[in-house]
Amino acid sequence: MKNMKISNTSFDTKCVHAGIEDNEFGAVVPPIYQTSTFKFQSVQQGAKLFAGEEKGYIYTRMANPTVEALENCVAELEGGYKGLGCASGMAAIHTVLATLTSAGDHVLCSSAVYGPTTTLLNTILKKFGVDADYVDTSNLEEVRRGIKPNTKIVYIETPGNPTLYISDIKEISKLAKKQNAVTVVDNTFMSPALQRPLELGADIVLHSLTKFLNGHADVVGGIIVVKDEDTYKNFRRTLNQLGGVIDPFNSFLVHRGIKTLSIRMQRHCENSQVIAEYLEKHSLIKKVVYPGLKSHPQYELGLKQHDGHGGMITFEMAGGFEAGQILMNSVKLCQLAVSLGGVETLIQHPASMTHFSMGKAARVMGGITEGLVRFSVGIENVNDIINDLEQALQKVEKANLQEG
Ligand code: LCS
Repeated sequence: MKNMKISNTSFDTKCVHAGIEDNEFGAVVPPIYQTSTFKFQSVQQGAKLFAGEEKGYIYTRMANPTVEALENCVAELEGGYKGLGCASGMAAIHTVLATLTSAGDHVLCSSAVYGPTTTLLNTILKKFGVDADYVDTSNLEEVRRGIKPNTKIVYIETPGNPTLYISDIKEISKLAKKQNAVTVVDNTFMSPALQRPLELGADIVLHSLTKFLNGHADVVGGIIVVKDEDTYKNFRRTLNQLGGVIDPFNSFLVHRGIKTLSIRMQRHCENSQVIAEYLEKHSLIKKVVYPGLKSHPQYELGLKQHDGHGGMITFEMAGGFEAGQILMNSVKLCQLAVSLGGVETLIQHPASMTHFSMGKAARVMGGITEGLVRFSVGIENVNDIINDLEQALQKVEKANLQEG
């Protein structure tokens, strides 16, 4: 829903005001409607609400004002028609896949995506007769070859989790459209502050709200943003039936977090650039992948496609996984934990953690090596993060010396 008061303002301003309408008492921060159900004025009114003849709230699984405020906010930021708040990023992904596919359909998916996305396709969707293939979507030729007559969805994450390969949203959307397939982009790693897939031709964008949008590592949530009323109604029906909706309190927290999205993303980008350059020069590091490094294989595409290079870095230690283990066990300020996109810096090992469930063969295909370390750079002072990495790298060096 467009908020006319902010329609001509900058993205920074939208982050502060989007989704916030005037409310009963003039509260600057809208109230939390922490209620599961809404009273009808009469049996007749209840019937009208259920029949869709009157606008209003019925039951929080169907709609809730606090949830709707967040949905309108993210839709505004992504340049979409409407949002659908979900219980988690996975609930958002499930809702999209379950709505758009039937038995006999095919999904073409990036080979490097969040592990459980592939597991969902390979187990639950497969059980209902939907097939999935995985290709390196940073290579357009592989996408072209991978789309079949029964492909309903081309599903991409860009940059992909965890390899940070970049896929060309504009070109992939064109290829998908030729076959009447829908392009779905998981925009979790960039957030609308840095990348707006709908503007580039994608049909649907989704997020794990758990990450940069909320930004404070205290909520699990997801959201889908669509471009038109029919798709919205279709998804709303599925979401209401599957039941994976976000609750009012979590919606309030995410909406609050989004007010600082712009400045947080700026700091995530600044810190990451400095850290990626530091790691790239370090003798104990074999390879660093960060979209802001000229060595990134799709550096030029990234410059065109996003407004900043994001807060995620992956790297491989010269000493392989053993060295990575010492590093991850030695950091003090950086925390050893999965998830990402919060204000605090996190470090983790995809092969044994976030991407364990997809299995080694699929990891190899997706370029997720055993030695890969993933870093979610927070908004702390960058010198403190580097000092922490430095002391941990010194421990790696010492261990190598002792072994030698
Ligand atoms: N999409 C991406 C790109 C993700 O990174 C995640 C979670 C999800 C979707 C699912 O969202 P959730 O259901 O957790 O809200 N990624 C995680 C990660 O890399 N570490 O822990 C969770």
